[in-house]
Amino acid sequence: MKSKKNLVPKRLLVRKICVLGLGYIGLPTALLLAQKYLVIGVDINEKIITTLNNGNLPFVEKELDNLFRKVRGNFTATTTVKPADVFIIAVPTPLEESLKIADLQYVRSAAEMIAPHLKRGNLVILESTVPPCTSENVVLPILEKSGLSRNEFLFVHCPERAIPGNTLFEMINNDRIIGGINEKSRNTAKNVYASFVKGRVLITDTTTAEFVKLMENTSRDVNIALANEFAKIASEMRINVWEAIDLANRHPRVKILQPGPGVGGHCIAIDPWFLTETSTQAQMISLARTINDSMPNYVLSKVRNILRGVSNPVITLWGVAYKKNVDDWRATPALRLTRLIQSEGWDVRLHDPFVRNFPYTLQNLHESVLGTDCIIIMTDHDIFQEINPSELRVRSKNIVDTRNSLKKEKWKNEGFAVYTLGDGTSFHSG
Ligand code: SAJ
Repeated sequence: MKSKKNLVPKRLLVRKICVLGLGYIGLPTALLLAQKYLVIGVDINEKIITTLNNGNLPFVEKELDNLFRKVRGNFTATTTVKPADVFIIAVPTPLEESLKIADLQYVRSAAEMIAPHLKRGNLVILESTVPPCTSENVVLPILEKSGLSRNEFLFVHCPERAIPGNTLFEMINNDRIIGGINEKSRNTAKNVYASFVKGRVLITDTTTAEFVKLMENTSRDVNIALANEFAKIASEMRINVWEAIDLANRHPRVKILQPGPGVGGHCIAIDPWFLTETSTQAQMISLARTINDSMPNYVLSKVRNILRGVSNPVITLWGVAYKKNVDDWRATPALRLTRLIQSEGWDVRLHDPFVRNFPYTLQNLHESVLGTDCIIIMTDHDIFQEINPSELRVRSKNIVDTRNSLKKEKWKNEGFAVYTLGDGTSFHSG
């Protein structure tokens, strides 16, 4: 009877890699791997597959188009999983909003799609962010439907850590964490990532790797919540929080993040809930979520103040992407603010130079401000710095800067009242 150790071939010769999920993480990962391997990119969204097979990219990300052109010969896009030596799961894990728990349907179906193709010694890599123990309790049992036990194939969780807007650079240079079910899995995965990763590769088990990923994003969310709370307190005390944060961050052990109109994106605004769902101890984490989700209401309370006495006010939001210079609007605070403004019965106009397919109509810059009473900067895209205030045909010259991003004098010189979140002078909520 073969011992467990010999159930997996000595060395996995990797030629073909199948990446499931061609979104903001899966596609750059697939293209980086295609520099060395034959890569089959799989996505259930036919529009993404058609776009890629027509030689175009489904979203904007720095340098990605150059890499795509360089590795096209090694990369094919399809809607169906094909046999491979390595399978990478990089599908979204959205939040089940009503229960505030991870929605693992895409991870489950990806594992279901791999199982029929899984061969002895193949490696499966889970990159999607998941609650702790998901690999052990959810993914591995599905992969074992292949008829192979988890001793007969390899498995790791390698959480992605790259920041949208600088994804390729961080995928190559950031340290990587590989949480594997055994040494062979960890070493085989290490060799695969070594094809493009220059950062250190750190080894652990699957559950610790799952937990670490959530700690990273949760620590950022909690720190942003603290910055937002400082902004609210500073406003009450007529203190400029931006100046105060600058000064406090001169302390060698202090790094306060930036306040703003809320936290968006598919990660920081979501992942902390993957910890609260599995624990009874998560007080600060839930509170931080509440504080960050309250920022659009805080901004609205200020706008109400500014527009007191204005009948049928018109409001304009500039920037609906969840952060600057990206086209991603998932969980953006601009969505919440738009709905809040509409529930006031006010007219709201939206403009964003990067975003497509937003649930509300996006107008071009000048249309968006025609007859408006208040412009709100929600996302501080760099391109907004080039706007000439004198060209804007507004009804009332009010601009609210939730990101402390504007050159104030330029706007004040054109007669605009500039209100900056947290500046201690202009931004006082009702
Ligand atoms: N934000 C603030 N104040 C700040 C920093 C950010 O209000 O000081 C807001 C942003 O405007 C945005 C949100 O927080 O709405 C998140 O933006 P981000 O740039 O902080 O992060 P993401 O979501 O783009 O990327 C994060 C990164 N995680 C960490 O930095 C710990 C990235 O490394 C992860 O790979 C990514 O989540 C992910 O996919 O998990």
